[in-house]
Amino acid sequence: MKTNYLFTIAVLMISFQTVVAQNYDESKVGYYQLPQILQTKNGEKVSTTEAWEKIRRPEILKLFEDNVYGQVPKDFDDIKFKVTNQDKKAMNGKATLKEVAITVTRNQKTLTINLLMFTPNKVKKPVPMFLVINHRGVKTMDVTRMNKDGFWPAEQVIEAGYGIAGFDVIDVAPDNKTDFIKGVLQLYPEQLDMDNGMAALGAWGWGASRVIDYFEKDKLVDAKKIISVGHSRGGKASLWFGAQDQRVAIAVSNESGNSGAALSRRNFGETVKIITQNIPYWFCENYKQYADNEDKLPVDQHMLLALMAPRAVYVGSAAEDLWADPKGQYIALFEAQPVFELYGVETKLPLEMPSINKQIIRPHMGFHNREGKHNMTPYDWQQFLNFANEYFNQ
Ligand code: GTR
Repeated sequence: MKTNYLFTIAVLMISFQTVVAQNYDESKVGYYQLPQILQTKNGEKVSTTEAWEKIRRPEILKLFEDNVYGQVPKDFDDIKFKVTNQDKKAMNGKATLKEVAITVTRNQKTLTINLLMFTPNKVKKPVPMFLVINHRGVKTMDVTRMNKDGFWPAEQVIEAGYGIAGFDVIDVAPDNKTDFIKGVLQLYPEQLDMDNGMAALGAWGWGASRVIDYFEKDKLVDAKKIISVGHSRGGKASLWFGAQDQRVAIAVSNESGNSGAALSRRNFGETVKIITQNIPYWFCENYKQYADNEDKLPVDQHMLLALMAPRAVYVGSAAEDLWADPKGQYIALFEAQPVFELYGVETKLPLEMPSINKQIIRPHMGFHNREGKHNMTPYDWQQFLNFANEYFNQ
């Protein structure tokens, strides 16, 4: 009887904690103030693209590096590309398949990323390329096309005249607490001792940069039109990758939520506390100090989206994916606009988040909030294609 009673108390306490830990009630979001995007640390106003590029952009990049995602080291000794498989008549002749081993060496240690890519045969010039930072495994990217997965709908993308590529994040940093160090971090072991050292999300972006190094050498690919794509944790990585590597033309974040496209200060859905407790190895050590302390963060996620300017950024949401806070993602996009405006890009997003299934395409910015749950689907891909068509004038 006594044990039962204690058990009930324990259950009540746990559920109470869950209730107070996260909020899904718009009326309880509360007041928050975002850091000024166009004001330097010294308090000077940024009103030219020059001041943005020379002062404020590097400042913001460094703040994200030091406080959220950690560094992305750029040095290595050698990189080699080896096409391990090629089929010019894949997808019943519609596409060319290539599998490429990308091997990077630093201090006598090596790492290999296994890239998969299809390019459309009907297009007779280098094609724009979707590159997926894929945390759902190679099973979603079947090269035989016997298994088709809506997460990586290669046929749909090829039909639209684009290339599609991807790599499994496991090659670069396995997605778990203990094994994430058994990838590229073995090439940069010193990062593990730093409070702003590289963690899993940064490592995945590092891998994506090595893929672009390869694309720059492949005549089938237009390396000036790389579209980085990630879903959820992959979406967070996609945005940080796009911020780091200015060769990315469009960064797509699908339902990346907290520490991705959603504002951290908006208390709705997942929080910095929950994410740093559950999945600390995605971020640098320093990020933990902002758990329940978001107001002290020197950045918020609208600034991450702004780092794409004057390139393009696309944010996909799902109406039932409240954990990822669709509205917080839209507000972040909205608040990123001043930087695009500096470049004369007239984004002019409406103040209100567009209604469900109503895509909004503006110059250099796009958004949708589809019906349904947390996932990346052919519907989402159609929205990415619509946006890329418009942006590249395909
Ligand atoms: C969850 C995490 C989210 C999101 C998601 C996913 O565990 O809380 O931030 O990234 O995983 O990647 O599917």
